[in-house]
Amino acid sequence: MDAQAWEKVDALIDANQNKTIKDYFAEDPDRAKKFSLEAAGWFLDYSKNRIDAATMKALVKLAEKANLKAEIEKMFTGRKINATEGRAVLHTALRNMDRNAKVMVDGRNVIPGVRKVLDAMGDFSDSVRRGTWRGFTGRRIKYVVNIGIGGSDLGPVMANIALTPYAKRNMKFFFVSNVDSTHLAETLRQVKAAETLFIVASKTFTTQETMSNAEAAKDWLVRELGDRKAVAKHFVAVSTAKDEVAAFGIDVKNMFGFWDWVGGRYSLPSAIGLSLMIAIGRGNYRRFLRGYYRMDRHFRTARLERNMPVVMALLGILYSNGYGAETYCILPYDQYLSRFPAYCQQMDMESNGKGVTKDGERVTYSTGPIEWGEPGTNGQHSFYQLIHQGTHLIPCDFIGCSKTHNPIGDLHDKLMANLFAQTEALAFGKTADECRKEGVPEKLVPFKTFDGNRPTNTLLCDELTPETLGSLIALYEHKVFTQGVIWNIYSFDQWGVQLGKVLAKGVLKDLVAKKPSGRHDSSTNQLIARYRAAVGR
Ligand code: G6Q
Repeated sequence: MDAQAWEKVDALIDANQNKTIKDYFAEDPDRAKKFSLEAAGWFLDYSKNRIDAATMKALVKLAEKANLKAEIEKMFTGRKINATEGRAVLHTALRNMDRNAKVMVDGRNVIPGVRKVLDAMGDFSDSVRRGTWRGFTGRRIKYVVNIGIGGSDLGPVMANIALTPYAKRNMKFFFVSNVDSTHLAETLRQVKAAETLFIVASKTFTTQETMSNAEAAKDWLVRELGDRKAVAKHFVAVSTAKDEVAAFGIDVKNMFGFWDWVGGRYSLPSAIGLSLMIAIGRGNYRRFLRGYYRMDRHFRTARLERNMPVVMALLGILYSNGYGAETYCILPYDQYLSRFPAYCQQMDMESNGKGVTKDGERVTYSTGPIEWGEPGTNGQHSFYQLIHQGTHLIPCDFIGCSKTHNPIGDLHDKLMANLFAQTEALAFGKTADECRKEGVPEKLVPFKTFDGNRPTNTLLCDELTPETLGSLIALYEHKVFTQGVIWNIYSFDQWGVQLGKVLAKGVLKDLVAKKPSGRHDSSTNQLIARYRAAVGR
């Protein structure tokens, strides 16, 4: 992060330390309008933040100093910005709707390949939805089970829930990720083999959890239908690894490919979205991609100070680096977005949970925040207490949709009233005097006082549709990208997940061996011994 540019931001934080969000609003009746912007179907009100025009300007400078515009171009044009893995980062090519688009990687335009896979996915999902693709015994497919984990699971799960109103209601979708056998077992109890399609979704096709679950599902299917040949009609693959797919026993004709320039946590708009396409149909899926594309274009072309992902990224940096905020909360006031916080959690924490700069030096400032969240209003009756009156500063994004897909009485008005009221309460709080005026007994005043000055963003769309969901995801993707650029870290690798994976292999050997090696530390050896004793080894 550019030290000089940061100093300027820091100096402004110091100069304004006695000013609250309330003061800012009192000073300027036009504040809400000034600190709001619109893009790709979303309205962002960021006025309830600890900012003024000068702070925003200084923050934008930080982005300029990091050459953000040039870095954005590098990403969109296929430069190998994932340097530790030597890969381009081109999830934006997956949803590029420009008819004449050309995106070159290693001298080849990747767009025709993207469109070819999309067409193949479209044909396949049409055939499953229309019942022309049948199971081995001739039954229509009613159940789709996506087997994948991490980036090959969280996106499909999140989007499947989010777009339920657009989904084929006479089909059921399941997502098995955990290597805990309970996950698969409980899913298999709810489906009928003859009517089930398994999508094995794995970029590498070597991931322990996914391959173990896929093998177990295959054994179950063969047992249930009594013929190995049944696999061809009940298993398809989404992967970059043709040989592994063939070795598993899936005909590569039924494999939907993608490329090493699509990172797992950014892969939802690739073939990894196959289960979603089957659920909502190819037309809606196209709208979903269009939403992404609209936000992509905005991100690539809008001025930094009017650029929604950039503004959100800068605000995040203000609180992480300027106010020591360690966590960041995403609060969708929409039940359909119930898994959106979990989805963003991976996207953000795996991308920017890095402690080393691009030059291999330890960073001297904090990077990616701890991200969490739950849908409102539920959270209000649980953890909001800490956000309102606790000792931690927790910036929050409130996300809402003006129209509901399910109007029942005044429930939606109540939902939205709660959303707006929470941002009001967090920003403006309640003073001791206000409490007294309400007749609060003196000894209770300290407990009933709210400091306020707690920052929030509010994101509103008219309605949650495939298009607005796509643009919402792209908004957060680009926010994370922008922060990574400013922090000068590599956002697109994930070496931090490797060590545990490797060690698990060694531990597994010791769990099942005749005699454990005893070569771990005393705690791990003890745990292994206890487990072995409990299961009778
Ligand atoms: C995401 C990560 C990770 C990955 C899973 C599944 O960016 O790389 O979450 O998606 O480990 O990997 P496979 O798709 O290769 O099974």
